[in-house]
Amino acid sequence: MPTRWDIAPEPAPPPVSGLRGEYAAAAADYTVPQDWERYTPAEHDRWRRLYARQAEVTAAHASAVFLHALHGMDASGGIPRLDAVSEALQAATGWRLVAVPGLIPDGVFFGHLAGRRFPVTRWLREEHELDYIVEPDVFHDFYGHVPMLFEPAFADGMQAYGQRGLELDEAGAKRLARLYWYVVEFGLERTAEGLKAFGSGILSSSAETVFAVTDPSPNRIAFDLGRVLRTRYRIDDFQETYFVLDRFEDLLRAVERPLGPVIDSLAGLPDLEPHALDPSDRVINRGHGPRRRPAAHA
Ligand code: HBI
Ligand code: FE
Repeated sequence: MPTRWDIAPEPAPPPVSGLRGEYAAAAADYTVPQDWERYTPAEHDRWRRLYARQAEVTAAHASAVFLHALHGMDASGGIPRLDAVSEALQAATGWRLVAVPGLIPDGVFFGHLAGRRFPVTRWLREEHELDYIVEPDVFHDFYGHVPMLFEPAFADGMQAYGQRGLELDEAGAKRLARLYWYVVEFGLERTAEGLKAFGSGILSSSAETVFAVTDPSPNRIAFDLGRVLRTRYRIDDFQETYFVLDRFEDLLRAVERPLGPVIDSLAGLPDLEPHALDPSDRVINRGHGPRRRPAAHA
């Protein structure tokens, strides 16, 4: 079915004004060369410090599959070469990494995921942004997202997510973005060792890694597709609700078929606020209430 996403975007213009990153040099699909040689010694050093701090908190709180893949890549020594990691990733799950200037339009992003290409922002955050950054940078995109792409069921779910996005109109895509937010960025997994984090927005933030898994203030609710598609999210603070998957296949199951019927079934239902509980929720932890701290998406 043709959609508006089939129209190739013009190269060059940034998708949203005010983003950093060199969009003028981007191809029509918003990819750029990584230009790995351009990273400075100071940037590699900043990466090593970010990585070391994050490795410590994720060791305690991240999903086993995330940690296994992270250790397999050994990107602790500096900003990695995306081409080299792509070779290993392609062998594992058929995905590749492509460099982009930063956030790209939804349709282009969906197209890359549907083609098993994960867009990784090229630039690294500045020294004063180690704890807080609004836009995704190479540390968030790489450390947060790439390990999970080695997990076959999750990798298939990400491709299917992109395919579903390409089929939806703008209103549908806005709902679908909530699934990405609450599962891909902020998802938790229920394991025999307790709750573990696999969401990239959690795992690339040292403070939110501890908060998401251990703090009593947020709600933790069993994953349900329709519930997530109704739930607004906040981009400027820790999440007030986290959704918990029993297994990574749950993401794939959620997006393996076109979402039109699910979205239609939500037509009469109101959106839910980020902190709200619904009578139908399978609540794992009822949050004690708001604890507001600046937290980074990245
Ligand atoms: N672009 N580079 C980049 N990274 C993202 O995570 C991203 C994006 N564009 C759109 C987008 N995410 C989301 O809005 C979608 O998943 C819906
Ligand atoms: Fe992200």
